[in-house]
Amino acid sequence: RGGETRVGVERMFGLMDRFLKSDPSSLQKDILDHVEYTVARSRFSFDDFEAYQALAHSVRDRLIERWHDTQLHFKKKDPKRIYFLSMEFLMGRSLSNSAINLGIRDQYADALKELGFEFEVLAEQEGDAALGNGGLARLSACQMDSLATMDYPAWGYGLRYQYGLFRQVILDGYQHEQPDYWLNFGNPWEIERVHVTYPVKFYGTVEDENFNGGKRKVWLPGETVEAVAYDNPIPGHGTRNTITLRLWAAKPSDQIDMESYNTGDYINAVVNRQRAETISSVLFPDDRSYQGKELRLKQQYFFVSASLQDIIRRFKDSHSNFDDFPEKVALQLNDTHPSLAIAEVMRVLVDEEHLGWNRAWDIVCKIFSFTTHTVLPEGLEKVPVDLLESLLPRHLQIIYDINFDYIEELKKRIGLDYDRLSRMSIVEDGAIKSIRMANLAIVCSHTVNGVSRVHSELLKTRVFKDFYELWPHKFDYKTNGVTQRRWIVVSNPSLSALISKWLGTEAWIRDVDLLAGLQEQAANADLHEEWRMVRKVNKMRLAEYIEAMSGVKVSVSAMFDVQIKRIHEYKRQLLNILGIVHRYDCIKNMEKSDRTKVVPRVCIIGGKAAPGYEIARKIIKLCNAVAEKINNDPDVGDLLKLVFIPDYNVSVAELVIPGADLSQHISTAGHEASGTGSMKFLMNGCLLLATEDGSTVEIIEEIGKDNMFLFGAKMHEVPALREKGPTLKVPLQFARVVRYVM
Ligand code: GPW
Repeated sequence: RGGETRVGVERMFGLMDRFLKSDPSSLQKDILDHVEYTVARSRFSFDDFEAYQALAHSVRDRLIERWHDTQLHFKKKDPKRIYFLSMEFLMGRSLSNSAINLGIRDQYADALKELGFEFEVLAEQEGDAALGNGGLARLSACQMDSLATMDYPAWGYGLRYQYGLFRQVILDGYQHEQPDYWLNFGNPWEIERVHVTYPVKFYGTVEDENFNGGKRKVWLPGETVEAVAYDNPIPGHGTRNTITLRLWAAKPSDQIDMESYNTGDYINAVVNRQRAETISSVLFPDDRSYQGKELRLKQQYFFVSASLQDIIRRFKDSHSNFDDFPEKVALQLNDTHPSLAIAEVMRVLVDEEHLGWNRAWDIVCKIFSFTTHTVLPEGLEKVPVDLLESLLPRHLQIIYDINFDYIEELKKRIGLDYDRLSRMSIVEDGAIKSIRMANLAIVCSHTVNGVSRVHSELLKTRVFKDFYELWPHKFDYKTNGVTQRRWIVVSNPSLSALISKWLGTEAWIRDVDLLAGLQEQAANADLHEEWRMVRKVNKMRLAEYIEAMSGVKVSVSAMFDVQIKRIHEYKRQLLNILGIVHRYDCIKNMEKSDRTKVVPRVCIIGGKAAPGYEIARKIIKLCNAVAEKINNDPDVGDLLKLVFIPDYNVSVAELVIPGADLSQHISTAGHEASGTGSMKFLMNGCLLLATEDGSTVEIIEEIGKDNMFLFGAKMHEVPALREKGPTLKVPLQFARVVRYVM
């Protein structure tokens, strides 16, 4: 506004040339300007990394233009906004994705060529943003891309961890973890909002205070930490809509420890201030195991509190009371991790905005939706009451009050069935009294959604059966998806070009259903040939990577058989490895003449184990031990190879998936809530070897049983098999190998 009155909007537009231009010479000038003024290198001498930085800044400038327009547009329109709260986002790299979504990747590539640089080479300079663990976190990232592309007024909220998911290094076959200090070399994709900060409070006591002739609760917190916003613009494809992923970093609050300053203990005061920053310093690397750690709970409340202050501030900018809040705000809880938001909204509305309890409760019941990503009851978060009481005493009271009203209501509905009442209670009275976060989320949300059809059936019939019987209308599911923009256009540009050529349009990049149009050409030999060539080039690229990472030379004419995902017993990498040992054994025992019938195979396994998950760590060691044996047996040669790809992450997936012939999704039926890896392989034309689990059930319906390799026990057969115990006789050598390593 200051600018408007000083020089006038027209003049400002004039000075800015309206929008940044994207013709080759404007782009070149732009990149060189960033080399000189942003990266502070000479425009006559800079290396690939510096060129990447300058390029990234040039793309960022264009993102910012659209991002400002998007904010302005939605501020005027004031639509209902979707707020997606998630502890984890696995964004991977941003350069290619942003340039492609902005529609100027090829222009940049041409511009760079004349300057003597290759776009792809510069893109590889970027490190991954790995602010998450596995499928759940990558789903959040894919969702952001789709929300932007589909023009939703959406916001993602999460944490800006200083250290993302650990880097996996393999030494003597074992996993070692190294910190991922991804911000070391700067992050051009974020914009620090030094003025968007909120105080977040912890600890302290709750006191009664006189108010309007009655009493009310007042929380007197003991510690305040400042949350600073870092905005990551997320561009849609084929639209100017550019939404925000707002991540919070913890900074010491100015209010912290004034006492020490005043008493002259300057050094300790500064040291104490640094403690605040630990809240957002590191991502917990455990996939689905909750250990009741205080830091974790602090992280959860920290990002929830800052996000809600931000959301409520935005609402209040254009509303004078909370009547329209449910019409303007939808809060999506990505699993139970952000479910403290429920108690926090109640606290803010009742304690700070002074709404009556019932009015606040009415609002809460309309704004929350809960997505759950697991099938296993032991995967559900439980927060020890002691921990909550010390960290967030007022929230504990609120949760108790919610539970009290709810149980009273429940008694009226179902009678005094105490077993059921205690199962359904938000509070668990056990050896360690705790809060069942999933129960809290279900009670307070208007929709509870699963991530695939079978998952949803399991929720209704087992995990949350009691709740389904009470509130069938709340239960729904949205089968997971992945974005074809990242998983075809960015990661497999030659396949992308092929598809556009044969469909005669690029519209499939926004509307994935259009891929079905390729069916008309299903028998076209030319298409097959072109696709084979694309695959071959991708396999060559992958083979080079394998050799560089593991020293193993693999033949691109072999079948590439891939299993990449977090290491888990239920995902059964162990079964895959035993299968490989068996295949090795068969080849060894085969007549030489029969060996010509064997299809040469390169087995590729990749994935991280949670640092505290011993069995998963040993599966990695076993894989490397088996690989060592097989790969060094000249008798087997190219007929069988096994490679463990270290440090699996989004960028590695982008490299591996386009080069895979067969991929494995072999979880024990009834365990994988959905699974999304299969979809990425499938859209790259890779065959699936899969059990009937999670989203595979729906994939079978889409592509037909004949177009995949289905195997293994069905979900309903699993309990009896478990009961029966092992029936297969394990050959002695197998048993020895496994025992040796495990
Ligand atoms: F346990 N998922 C994940 F349910 O990656 F919370 N991390 C997790 O902590 C959990 C689930 C949790 C995955 C599911 O295992 C996978 O089946 C699903 O496709 C994915 O979340 C996205 O919904």
